[in-house]
Amino acid sequence: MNLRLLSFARLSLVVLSCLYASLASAQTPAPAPIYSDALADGWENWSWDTQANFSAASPVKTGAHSTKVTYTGGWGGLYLHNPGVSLSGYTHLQFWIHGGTAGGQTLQIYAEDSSGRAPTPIPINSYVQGGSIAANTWRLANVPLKDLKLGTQLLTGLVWQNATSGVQDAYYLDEIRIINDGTSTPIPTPTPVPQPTPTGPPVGAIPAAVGSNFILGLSSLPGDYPWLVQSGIPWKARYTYLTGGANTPNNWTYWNSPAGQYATYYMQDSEASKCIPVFTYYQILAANPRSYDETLPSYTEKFKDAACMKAYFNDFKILMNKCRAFNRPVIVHVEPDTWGYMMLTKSVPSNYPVKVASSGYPDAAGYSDTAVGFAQALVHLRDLYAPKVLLALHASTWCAGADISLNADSAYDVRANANRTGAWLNALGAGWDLIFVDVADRDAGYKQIVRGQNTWWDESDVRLPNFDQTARWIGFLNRKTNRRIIVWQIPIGNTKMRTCNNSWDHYQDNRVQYFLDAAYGQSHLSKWAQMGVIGLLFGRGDGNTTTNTDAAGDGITNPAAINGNTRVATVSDDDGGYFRERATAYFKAPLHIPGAP
Ligand SMILES: [Ca+2]
Ligand SMILES: [Ca+2]
Repeated sequence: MNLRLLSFARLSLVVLSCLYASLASAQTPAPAPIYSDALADGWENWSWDTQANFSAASPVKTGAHSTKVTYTGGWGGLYLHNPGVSLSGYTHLQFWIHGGTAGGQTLQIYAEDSSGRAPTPIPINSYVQGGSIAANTWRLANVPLKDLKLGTQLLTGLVWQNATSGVQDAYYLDEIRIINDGTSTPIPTPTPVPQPTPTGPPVGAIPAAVGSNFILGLSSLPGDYPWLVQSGIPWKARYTYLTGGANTPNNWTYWNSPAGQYATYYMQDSEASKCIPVFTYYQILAANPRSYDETLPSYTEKFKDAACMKAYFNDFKILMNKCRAFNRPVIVHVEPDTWGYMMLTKSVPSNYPVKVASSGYPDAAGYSDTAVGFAQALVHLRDLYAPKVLLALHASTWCAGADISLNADSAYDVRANANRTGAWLNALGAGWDLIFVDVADRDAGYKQIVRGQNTWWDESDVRLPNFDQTARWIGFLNRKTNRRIIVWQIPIGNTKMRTCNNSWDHYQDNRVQYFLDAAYGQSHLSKWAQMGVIGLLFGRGDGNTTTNTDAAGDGITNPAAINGNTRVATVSDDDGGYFRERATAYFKAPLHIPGAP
């Protein structure tokens, strides 16, 4: 099940850009490519209401391809996203634009940066040679970075937007790059900011249901339950998604009969194994209209759809009633990444429109038609029907500027980013018990082999991105929100067992070993606990990445060693049994949560 359609961007361009900035600050840096015949490393297509063909064969300005842009709706945008590019030494965004057979398109352009500021769209024509987009002609455009309000923050996005409410004829872009024009004043190299680590004890109440010991848990679908039992490990929590879309026939409530029974079965199995059941309630992305369209306007459209939201609240009430019947603590982790999309859209949640009272759902009456009203209506449903449920928000690492999980700029202000994210979540109001954070949706080996992306974290915490950076971000988030944090959906691959050889179902990662390897003892767990983390939930975010069961159905596998992964597996687990081994060891001496009784 492809639960996280959004993939995070690559970072090699960030590294390159930093190199240019540090080696050549006094000389003109080489142009930084964004698109030449394909998107450059680090750049991803996050467009909305837009068809972008990055392999158009004609017309082309350079090489073999150009990008054909066709808006499918008014105010659509060609949105190219990056986790963060340093602009030090550069002066202009430059590109070639061709108006197709029509020409005369009305466009505006804007840039996003790592400050999290609201961007200002500007008409494009004054930057295009000749003053307009011409038919059957390539014209050069030079946009001063300062006009895009770009400074020493990292560039995270560029949008070529349809500046009309209707559709327009297709146009073409080629040779998009960041340049130094040799005469203008370039963006200076930023003064490094101090990179403090949160000090003092973590803050925020530890729910009584959590107890005193740091949680180690895992993704555990019903079909994986026999593995969980057979492992003999006293797992403290297990999670599954409730998804399918509140107003669709695929909705989780129909997965078993009667409606919602899936959750009841899950809670009963969890109780039998003394695990806290954790539901990742993920019902907006798959909802109609625009099911699985993971773009900002798609989320907005659903939240503004009264029928969709009425179905949503009714669905949430079904879950709450099942939890009440269970009558024991349950964690409901609400809408991973959805809050992040809201934050990218509106800088305060009271400005994000949601049909809440206007949905017509009786229990939502009186709550404002905003993201705040949405959050508070969910709290109200919990309070009304299932007060033992612990409700968790989700904090995305990429919604307040640079993506913390990929940031490679040592000058980037991690604390300010965490404070922006925390302030936004705080503005949703009270009643939320926990915050979930995720670090990656797929093994780094998968991203590397399948997608050509570098998402590895430096296990030695020397180079960026690394574990320490995300831990510090979480620590500031904990202090800002006064809520404890659970890190969720942590990839399961390792670089220890020969089983993980970067093949299908057996990709490498280094998160399990960072947290649990015997070489580190509990030093890393203790550090993260000091940052406010009370638990780690491991699990793959998509099929074909590594998991702890024999999901591949290939039994025990010990292919030739790669990258020093010399250990030989004796179990059929697709990670070679390393997670099972390390979890077994952890529970022999669990970590005490700082501040717990
Ligand atoms: Ca080209
Ligand atoms: Ca296997």
